[in-house]
Amino acid sequence: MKLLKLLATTTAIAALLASPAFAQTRIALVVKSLGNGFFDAANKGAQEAAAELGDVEVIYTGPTAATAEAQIEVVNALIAQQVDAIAISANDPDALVPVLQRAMERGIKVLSWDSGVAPEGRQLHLNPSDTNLIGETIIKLAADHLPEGGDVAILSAASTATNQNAWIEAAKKAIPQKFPNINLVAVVYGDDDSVKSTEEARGLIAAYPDLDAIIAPTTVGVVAAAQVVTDQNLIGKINVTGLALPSEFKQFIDNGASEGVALWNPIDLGYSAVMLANDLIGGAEPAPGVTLSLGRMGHVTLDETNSGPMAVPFTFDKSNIAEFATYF
Ligand code: RAM
Repeated sequence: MKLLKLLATTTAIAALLASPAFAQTRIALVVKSLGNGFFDAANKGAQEAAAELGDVEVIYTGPTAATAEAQIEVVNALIAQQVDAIAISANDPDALVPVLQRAMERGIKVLSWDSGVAPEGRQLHLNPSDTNLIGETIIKLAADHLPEGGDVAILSAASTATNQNAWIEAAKKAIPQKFPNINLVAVVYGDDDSVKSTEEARGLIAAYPDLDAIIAPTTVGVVAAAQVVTDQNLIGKINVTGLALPSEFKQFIDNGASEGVALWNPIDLGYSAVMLANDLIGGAEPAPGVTLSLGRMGHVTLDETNSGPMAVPFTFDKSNIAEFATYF
């Protein structure tokens, strides 16, 4: 009887220890802001990776507003909790460097993903896709529907967001080389906030009456812009495009506010970020040319800045958005 009791207790303790709350390894997935469907999808993949690895807990966290200051507070709390790794999508490449350096000094592994931190503030960075390819893709999405050329404006996220700024730079380079009849009239910032993005979209339409397309390389901004175009009866006049989550954006392909958008799989991105964090915890030493495992997503080879891309983006239009909307 005693033996049975002891066995039962031991089994119960073992089960407790194996549950995520008692996991040996804790990886924090820090996002630009909570309440963004893109990051919720990334978290799905991150949790999937944790389950696959076993004995890993993924802590999904971030501020309510997409600012670097608020993320610094989040990172400080994670340092106090002595997590094993921090995987961050940063609201600013430089502002987070000191706090992340402090984390690394305490033995915490640090990587950025989606939106990068400057190399001195992290061990490696996972890009969703090739930066130049994304920059070119967002212009092509507009240009494909403007055979005579036309005026386009960009509605971005935070003005300091590393990823959007890199894509906008790449887009600006691609225009004279590949889309010479596309005229970029303005770049404005909606901070990945629906209200601000809506105001900025309205402002663009008021300031540029000949606008042919709004390109929003942010899943939050693109929905806001498409809603404004819909509300102002501008469907057919202004094409809204950029990077969109199919589940949130399908309605605007259906109603014609958009001809098409692009994105990579955010679930795969969150999954890959956790796999890389696990590689670092396991002792991997990132350096240019080193290849690291992304689990079911294959491998990434690091470039001279210890960065690497995950995969190529998909494009979504009337022909396929319904199917993708069921995934993310
Ligand atoms: C928003 C965020 C994120 C970006 C996507 C495309 O959700 O700004 O960082 O990758 O859009």
